[in-house]
Amino acid sequence: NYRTDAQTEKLAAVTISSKVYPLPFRTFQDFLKKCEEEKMSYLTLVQELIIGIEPLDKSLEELTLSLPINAYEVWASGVTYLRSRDARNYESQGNEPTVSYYDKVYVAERPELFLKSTDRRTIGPNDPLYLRSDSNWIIPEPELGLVIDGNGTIVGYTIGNDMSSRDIEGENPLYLPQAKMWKHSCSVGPAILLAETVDNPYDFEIICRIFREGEKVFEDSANTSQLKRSYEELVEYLMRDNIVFPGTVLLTGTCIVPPNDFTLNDGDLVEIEIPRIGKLINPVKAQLPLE
Ligand code: DO4
Ligand code: MG
Repeated sequence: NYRTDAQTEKLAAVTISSKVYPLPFRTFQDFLKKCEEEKMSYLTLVQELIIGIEPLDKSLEELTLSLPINAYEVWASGVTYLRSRDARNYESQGNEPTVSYYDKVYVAERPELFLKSTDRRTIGPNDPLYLRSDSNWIIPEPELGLVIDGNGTIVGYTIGNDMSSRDIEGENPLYLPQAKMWKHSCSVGPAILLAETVDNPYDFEIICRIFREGEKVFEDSANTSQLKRSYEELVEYLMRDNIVFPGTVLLTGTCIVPPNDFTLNDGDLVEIEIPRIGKLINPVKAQLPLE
């Protein structure tokens, strides 16, 4: 999605040659509906639609991108990477580890899935992430997002930030919804890479950078090859006995955790990059103006 003015957003397709073609849909869900009606694959429909039309005279870099899909629900997976299991153990136990629920869920057949966000709470590129006023330990969680249709088919890949409060979850895992979901605690974007164009989805590099007063204060990277579970397995559990809206986003868990003494501050900038999908960049703001 790109903005033409403050009120108007348009859906567009970007080709390998970086040309941007406007698409005749208001939302990504409308695009999914059309594919279903025409019984066409997602890529085929895009290819047919852009035949004979002129690309925009602006490059992707010149456009102001916005939330690529306003999903009714964003779900998330937890403890799908060793790095996340170890971080959860640290925040709940400090340096006195015992066998925890996080250890158990990492190896259990059933994955941890939770509702992360809803359409009114999710933000797109460049919109502000808000800190929780009752938490002193908040970090970004850079994650690969699966965009699925109503049948659970993986339509495409995007980037999600499952921003989380480590002190609230660390105090008691039953506080998980409060550690995960509040106003502007989830960002998604900047684009959706169609699954049909990806040879190996278990080879996405994820890079996270955090800037403070213009200086980079954190950078780390990881690869989806380290994921403990398959995407299909995560989607299958989400679909079980559930209502899943076309265009639901399922985040696949974090593989990058900043050092334990790090917390996001008002004014920071979080950048999450997955090559071929783009960079999801969001400023961080205190929810209420500081006194
Ligand atoms: O158990 C808490 C959730 C962990 C999580 O969000 C993640 O692993 O990404
Ligand atoms: Mg997460």
